[in-house]
Amino acid sequence: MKRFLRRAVMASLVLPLGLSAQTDFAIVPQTLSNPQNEPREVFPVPSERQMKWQETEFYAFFHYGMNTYTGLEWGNGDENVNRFAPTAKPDPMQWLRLCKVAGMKGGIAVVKHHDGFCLWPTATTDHHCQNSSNAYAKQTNIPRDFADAARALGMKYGFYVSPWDRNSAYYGTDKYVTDVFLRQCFELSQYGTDQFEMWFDGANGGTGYYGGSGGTRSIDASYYYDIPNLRDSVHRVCPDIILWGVGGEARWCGTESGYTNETTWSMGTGLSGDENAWQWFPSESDAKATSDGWFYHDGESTKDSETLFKMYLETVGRNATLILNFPPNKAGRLTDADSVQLYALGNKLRTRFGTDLAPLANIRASQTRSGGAYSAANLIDGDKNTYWATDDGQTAGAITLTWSEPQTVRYVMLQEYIRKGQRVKGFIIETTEDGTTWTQRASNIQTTTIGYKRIIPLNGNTSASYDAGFKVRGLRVRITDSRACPLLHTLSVF
Ligand code: FUL
Repeated sequence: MKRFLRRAVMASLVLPLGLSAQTDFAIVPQTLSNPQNEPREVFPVPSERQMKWQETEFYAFFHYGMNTYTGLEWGNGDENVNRFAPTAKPDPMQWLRLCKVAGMKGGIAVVKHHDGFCLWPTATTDHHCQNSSNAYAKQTNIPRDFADAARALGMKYGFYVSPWDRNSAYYGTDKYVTDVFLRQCFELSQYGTDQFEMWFDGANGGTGYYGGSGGTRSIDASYYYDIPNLRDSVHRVCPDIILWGVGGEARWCGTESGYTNETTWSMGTGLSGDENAWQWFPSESDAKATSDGWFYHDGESTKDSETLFKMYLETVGRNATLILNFPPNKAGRLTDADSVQLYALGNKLRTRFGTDLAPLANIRASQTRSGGAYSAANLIDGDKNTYWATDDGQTAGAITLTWSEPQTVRYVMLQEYIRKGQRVKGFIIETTEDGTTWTQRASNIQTTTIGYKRIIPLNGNTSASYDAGFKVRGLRVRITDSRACPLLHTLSVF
């Protein structure tokens, strides 16, 4: 009885006067623990490593290997190692330096394609570059040189290692997974714990050489590669790695042509994703910058920088990342034609997105969340961790920018604060010349999702977007629908 009394006295000390423990206990701690009125997450949300990966935005793909010398796109696995015969020492520093000029933040090097030929001295098979009789092949170690170059250039890096292996006699058995594939992934993780992505292609289970026995192997990729084990093991060594494709942490938004859908959710599958899916599964778009295959082929040409810019707009500008392939040639270098277009692309990106007009404007929001930290000024402060928000229950709202002098505007870039979930389902962009009449821009474009990043060409044309632009005094973004109160961290106007 005494003990009961003591507890009752204690309770009355911690509860605010007049509140009964039973009815109000749930309310009091909530108020205390959320003094900033921070919006709640709308699930699913990205993991920390998915956030870092998404921020890489635009990076290169380098398909180099046995196919570079055989002219094939899919080697059978029976190629003699001596056919790998570089005419100079492969130079990943040159690959990455050129891609950095074009505004890319990293790259993925193919170090084993479906033919099973490894571009590093692996202990798992004899089918590797240093067993070739070619002097440059003996010096080749792509994962080592690629990782060193990326680190020296301050770029992110990772490797493509094909799960499907048409050379290995063990492919299709458990031994392949434990003694070859998982070991190769582990060997590769030793080339740097700071890798950002490992690329696991979905192609598998067909015909091949398979150590000489040949024939067809069929596997079920959903369990054969022991992905949960691989994911845990790799993450222990390389905490920031995203296992793409078969690895299940980022998705193929699948066209291989450098575009994805205007509506792109970072959950669900396919081009558009699905706003109701339960897993955060963001899009990566893979595309070729050259005319022929993923690997180098004599006589191929490089797409012009205007085409590459359009690919950027239709992927990075639609809430996906872009991994753009440049195939090193037989000397293990990107071609002069690649170099010309990469420089031109870099210039276009810098010119077109170099001067943000939004911070020069007066900015106003239709409504701002109470709590003090969510004003529209957060949209133009250059800080990705501060955002504009509306009150709970408000799934629409507008941001208006006005300039004292007319400005020429061509693109609007929007970014949601996706750490708390992707929310926006519909928005409209309008401009005004006189401050009174508003005209909708890019009405032919589905202005539905935003996500990590959305870039809208105001003339509605991604092919010839850099035109005369619109001379305006004001620009308005009206959010018309959202899964919950919208949270935007950046609004830029170019
Ligand atoms: C595909 C592969 O089969 C191609 O050869 C290439 O590597 C591409 C990026 O992925 O699925």
